[in-house]
Formats: sequence, structure tokens, C-alpha cells
Amino acid sequence: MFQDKCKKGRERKWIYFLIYLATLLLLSFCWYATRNHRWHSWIVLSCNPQASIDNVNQSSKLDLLKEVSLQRMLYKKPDTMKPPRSDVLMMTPWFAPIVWHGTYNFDMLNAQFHQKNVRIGITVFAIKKYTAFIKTFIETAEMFFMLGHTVNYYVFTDRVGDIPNITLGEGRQLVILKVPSYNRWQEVSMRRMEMIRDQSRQRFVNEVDYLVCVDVDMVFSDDVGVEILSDSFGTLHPSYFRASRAQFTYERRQQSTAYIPTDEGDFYYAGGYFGGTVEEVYKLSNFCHNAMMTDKGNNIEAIWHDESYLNKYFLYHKPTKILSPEYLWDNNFGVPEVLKRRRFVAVPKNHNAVRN
Ligand code: UD2
Repeated sequence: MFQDKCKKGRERKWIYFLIYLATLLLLSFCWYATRNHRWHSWIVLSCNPQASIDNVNQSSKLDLLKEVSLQRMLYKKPDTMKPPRSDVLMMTPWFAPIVWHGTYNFDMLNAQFHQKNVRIGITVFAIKKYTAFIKTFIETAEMFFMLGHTVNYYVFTDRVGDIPNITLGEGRQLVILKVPSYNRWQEVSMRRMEMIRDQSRQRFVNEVDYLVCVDVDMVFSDDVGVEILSDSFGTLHPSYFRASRAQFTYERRQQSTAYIPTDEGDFYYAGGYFGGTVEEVYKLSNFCHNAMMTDKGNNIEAIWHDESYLNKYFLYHKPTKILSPEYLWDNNFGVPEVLKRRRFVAVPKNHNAVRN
């Protein structure tokens, strides 16, 4: 009797043990099945052959990307410990390069821009007596400006008949834009921003990639190439590239939208040479024109006209590249040691005679 009881007790223990084992097995199976299912369906999503075919057939902006790659080139290795120029600043604190001779490899840049088939527009204003400067301007540009690239000269003038016929190189054309003139020379100079803005919207955006906006009373005397191109660029004024903040002739009256306090400012940029992509030049010229109109409404005009508004713009919209005074020089300042090239030089002029 006692032995029977013990036997039954042992059997019950075995049954409990087997039930426990079966439950454990069942739970493990359930866990594995769900885990496997999730993993399995993820694989299906990424490997479904039909899905990848559909993806390939869908067009993407990236399909239109053009590869820009250099050919084998032989050149001196850049030295991490030795900057190519130690006599000038080559980089701003916001990492925009400052373009000085000897700091870049032109062949490398040129090859890259050639592959992009870049189109460059150069805007120049010849209003009233300033038409006298256009011939030498274009003739010298034909010798030095963006050689080998597609170039459109956009000449804004009120005297279409005064613009001479000049034979241009291949891929280069002259576009004459008839515009009104203004009585005051200051107004002529300032209104350039409005006209550049309007033509950027209507025309330039469809015809070119970059704009270079310059004064007309200038001549090219050395190469100016794609090394200047960037989203937005300004040029160090030849009179102020060594000056202190206090010496900069920014607009100092608080009532003007061009006002810059004495404890701000990076460089003094010249009004006669700026540029960038059409989009960036549109933003810049729109800002400057609107600021001028606000001031006009308040009967104030900034001290150096368009140049003052340009300096205000570049203070808070830092240019992505800066051109050294090689790109805008005046021989009245002599030829300092740092200036290894004079690429674009002012034509001496009698201000009173040409402005009136
Ligand atoms: C400086 C700037 C100029 C502008 C001006 C504002 C440089 C080299 N020049 O030049 O860009 O900011 O100061 O005061 O940084 N123009 C005409 N017809 C006229 C008058 C002017 O077409 O009757 C055009 C022409 O393209 C000329 C430009 O406006 O090059 C600027 O006028 P400017 O050269 O007489 O001004 P300037 O030398 O004081």
C-alpha cells in the first residue's frame, strides 16, 4: 500500500515535469516564430526583385548628375606644413578662400569648370558718357577674361548706337540691354542694382550660371579665370585692404539701412566687382536695391552709394570667396610687393568731365 503511494507520487512528479518541459518548448517555439517572422519580412522588403525593378524605373534627379573628374595631372604636392603664401591672408574665419596669385592651381580649376560647361555673364553699365569706355573694356576682356569658356557680355546702356561692333571669340556674345539713364551720377551707379536684379529674374537665370558685375572704366591687363567663381564673391577694395576697421568708410549714420557700427566689419569691399551664381546675385542686388529705396524714402543716401549697401550685405551674408586687389587695382596706388598680378585696372578719368 505504502509502496503503491510512493510509485503514484513519482509518476505524478514525472507528469508535472513533462508538462513543464512541454510549456517551455511551446513558449520557445512561439518566441522564435515571431522573431523569425519579423526578420523574414524585412528581408522580403529589401530583396523583392519586382520592388527593385520598380525603383530602377523611377526617375531621380541623381540620374542626371554629370561626372566631373580630372585626368592624370602632374603638379607639386601640396605641403600641409607650408602654406603657398605666408605674406597674405588666404582664408577668412568663415572658410572662404581669398584669391591671390600663387595660392591655387589654375589648370585643375579650369579643367573642372570646363567639364561643367559653365556659362558666365559679365554685366557692365555704359550710361551717358561712359560709353567711351566700352570698346577697350571688351577688347581687353577678349584677351584676358574667362578664355575658352562661354561668355555673355551684358552691356546696359541708354545709348545703343554708341556701342561699337567688336569681333568676339568663339562662344562669346554681346547682348545690349537698353535702359534709362538718371540725372545724378550717384543715381546711375546705384540703380545698377535694380537693373541687375530685374535682368537676373527675367533673363540671366535662363542664360548663364554665374554673373560677374563690374565697372566699365576699367581694362583687363592679366588673366581672370574660373578661380574667381563661387556662390557669391566680393573684392577687397584697393584702398582699404590693409586698413583697420576704424578706417573703413562704411556708412556710419544709424538712420541709414547701410549703417555698420565701428565694432563690426571684416573687410571693405569694392562696389565695382562682385558676383556669384545668378541666384545669389539676385538676392544681393534685391537686398541692396530695397535698402536704397528705404533710405530714399527717408531722404538719406549712403556715403558711398551702392558700395555702402554692398558692404552691409556682405557683413551679414558672408561671401563664399573673396578676390584680392589683383582683381581690381588702381595704378595711383603704386605696385606693392604683395601684388604679384594686376588683372583689372582702373582707366584714369576726369570725374567731372565724364559724369556731367
Ligand atoms: C566707385 C566704385 C563703383 C561704385 C561707386 C559708388 C569701384 C572700382 N568703383 O566708383 O562701383 O560703387 O564708387 O560711389 O569700386 N556709370 C555710368 N555712367 C555714369 C556714371 C556711372 O555708366 O554717368 C557706371 C559705370 O559703369 C561706372 C560705374 O557706374 O563704372 C560707377 O561709377 P564711377 O566709376 O564713376 O564711380 P567711382 O569711380 O566713384
